[in-house]
Formats: sequence, C-alpha cells, structure tokens
Amino acid sequence: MPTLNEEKGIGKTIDSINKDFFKKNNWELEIVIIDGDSKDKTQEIAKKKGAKIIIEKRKGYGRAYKTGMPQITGDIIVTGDADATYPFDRIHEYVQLLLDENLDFITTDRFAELKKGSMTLTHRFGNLTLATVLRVLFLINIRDSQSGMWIFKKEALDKIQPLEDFNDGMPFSEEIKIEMFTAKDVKSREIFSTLCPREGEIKLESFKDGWKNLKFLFKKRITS
Ligand SMILES: Nc1nc2c(ncn2[C@@H]2O[C@H](COP(=O)(O)OP(=O)(O)O)[C@@H](O)[C@H]2O)c(=O)[nH]1
Ligand SMILES: [Mg+2]
Repeated sequence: MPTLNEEKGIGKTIDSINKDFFKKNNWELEIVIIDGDSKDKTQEIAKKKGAKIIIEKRKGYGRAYKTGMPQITGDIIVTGDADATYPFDRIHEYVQLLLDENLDFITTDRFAELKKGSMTLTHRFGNLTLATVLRVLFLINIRDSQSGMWIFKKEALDKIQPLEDFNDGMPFSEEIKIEMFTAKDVKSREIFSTLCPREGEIKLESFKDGWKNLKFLFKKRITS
C-alpha cells in the first residue's frame, strides 16, 4: 500500500485483512506500506500492526509502487490504497481465485458495487471517460481503468516493461493494466469488486490528475 498521511485509514485497512484464512492455508502474509514520509501517525500505526515500512520521499503514487514492488518478497502481490476504500477483507478470496484459475493478474472493478458516498458524480464521469478511452485506444475490455486494487503473481512483472519505465504519478494505475492485459503470456482478468467511502483526506487532485491520466493514455498509445 502506498501511504501519504493516512492515519485515519491505515489501521482499519490492515485490520480488515482476514489473517486467520491466511494462517489456516499456511499462506505467509507480509503487509508493506511504501510511505511518502507521512507527517502524521501513519508509520506508527502501521508498525504497531506489524507492517513493514519502506520510505520513498519522492512524490507520486506510481513512484511509491516502483520503489516498493521490487522489495516485496512474496510470490503474490496485492495492492490497494490505505484509506479503507478497497475490500481488503476479501483479498483472501481474490488470491484463491488467482490460484484456482491460474491467472497472472487480476484487477478489480469497483463499479460493480459502489457503496454510498464512495465516489462523487464528477469522479464517476471522469472514470467512465478514462475507461472508455483506454478501451478504444488499447482494445482492452475493462470497465474500471483506475482501480487501485490488483492481485498478481510477482513474476508477471518480468513479462512487462521495466518498472522504472512506468509513470510516477496516478497514471501508474492505468499503465499497469495496459501492460498486463497486452503482454504475451500474462493471463489477466477484471473481476467484480466494491468501493467504500474514504477515511481521511484525498490526495488525488480531481481535474489535474484526470487530465494527466487522459493525456497519458494518448501519449502511451503513440509511443508504444
Ligand atoms: N507514498 C506515497 N503515497 C501516495 C502519494 N500520493 C498518494 N498516495 C497514496 O496512494 C493512495 C491513493 O491516493 P488517493 O488519495 O486515495 O487517490 P484516489 O483513490 O485515486 O482518490 C493512498 O493510499 C495515498 O495515501 C505519494 O506521493 N506517495
Ligand atoms: Mg483512494
């Protein structure tokens, strides 16, 4: 999880993981945050709850993942925001699905079950636009191009462009989907999921980031 001043959401997010299921299945669980030098209690709370903390002072959502992912020791990586919006209480089911269906990459469709107050109309419209443009430009059939919860085999990262070539900002999210869904030998799928209302301050700057995400799609289409 990338974190930047998420003291209101980090504890709830970590607590919601079904740790008993992991234990029962003998699945080792490592919780990792990549923290952008939070000035609140994010690090303290995460540490108390047993998480490993990687610090990445350089700005950006994508930058955090680029620094964090190579340092993950597990075979399967599950990502998501630390703001209690993503269903970390279901990740054991998603991991099981990845294994049962022998998939390499799963992305989650938040629109299948948007909880009340989880997304403003403006954001819904922005997301719809971005997903449509992505579908048209890259011929990938996904409904939610901005979902931040992915479940994937770490080895899938070796089959796509080098992590350092990824965007440092919010476009990282759509870029990883484009890379995984268009890569040869990577079995990808989008599954129904959900989104809950956020705890704490939003870091995304709606119009600025929406526009950046849109420009990014055209640029990537032209240059790749
Ligand atoms: N390390 C790090 N994390 C960030 C940065 N910007 C955002 N995040 C984290 O990335 C996640 C996504 O940000 P969020 O504001 O929830 O964006 P949204 O879900 O698209 O509205 C959250 O867990 C943030 O704390 C950053 O510059 N550095
Ligand atoms: Mg979020």
